[in-house]
Amino acid sequence: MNLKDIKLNADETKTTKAILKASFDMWMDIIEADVVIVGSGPSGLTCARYLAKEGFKVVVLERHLAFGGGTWGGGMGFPYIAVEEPADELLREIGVNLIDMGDGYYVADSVEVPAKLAVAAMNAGAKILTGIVVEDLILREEGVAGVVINSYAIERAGLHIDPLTIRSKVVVDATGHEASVVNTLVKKNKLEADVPGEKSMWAEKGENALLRNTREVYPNLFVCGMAANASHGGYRMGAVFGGMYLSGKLCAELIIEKLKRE
Ligand code: 48F
Repeated sequence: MNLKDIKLNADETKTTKAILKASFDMWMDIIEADVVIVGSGPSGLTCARYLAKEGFKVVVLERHLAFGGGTWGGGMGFPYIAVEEPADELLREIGVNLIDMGDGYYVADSVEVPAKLAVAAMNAGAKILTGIVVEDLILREEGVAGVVINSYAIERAGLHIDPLTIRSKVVVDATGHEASVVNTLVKKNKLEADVPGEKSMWAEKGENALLRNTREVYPNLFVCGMAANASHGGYRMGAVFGGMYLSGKLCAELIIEKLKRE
């Protein structure tokens, strides 16, 4: 077929109706989820993939228009990220090309990695929504019961427009260095907890602490990735990402165990 002979059937009203109807159906479906993951960085996307693979209804909320968090720019703008054994296996599973740098170290393209992490999470069944900011949590007697959300554009414009909500059995703070969900919970509810923030760089200690710090920090609220270290005063590690992927996977395993128990 000659592409120049094709007649495209575009119409403004059809476009508008199609988008509105699909959005409405999608929102009606996700306003009650099993797990809401706040933040679409490497830990959040990995956590989403493993949870969705088990059949849980998973929604990832990202305030920026692009998923991927702090991965895109590699190290100081050089477009590779490092990953150390045994975490390289988690990238191999989703078809990321790794360059062997010897001594148990690999690098991967810093654009390829977030793209493949997001595709893998979506293919497993997770829904990723961008441009949505989590500004608060829903609380009940039993603990956290969902998130309070708004359009990031509305927040950025400083408009006084009330938020909406998504109910969920579990919420994951995967917001990176800010640990913004944990901080909001502690500050708003005047909890006695200390959220020390991250320490300076010490890659080995930071990476290993990440796994110990990946846990349920308040009933139904889990932390993974850099948010886990920021919540517990762990060291930062720079552009080595093995701990992020393993923390996301561990977080998914802890949640699966909890949800299957209940
Ligand atoms: O920072 P980020 O990539 O988190 P991560 O998975 O990975 C950390 C590494 O990228 C890197 C590192 C490796 O050595 O230290 O920094 O722990 O992704 C966090 C995402 O959460 C979003 C934010 O825009 C980013 O994309 N985010 C933060 N707060 C909110 C949020 C919020 N309140 N609502 C929605 N998204």
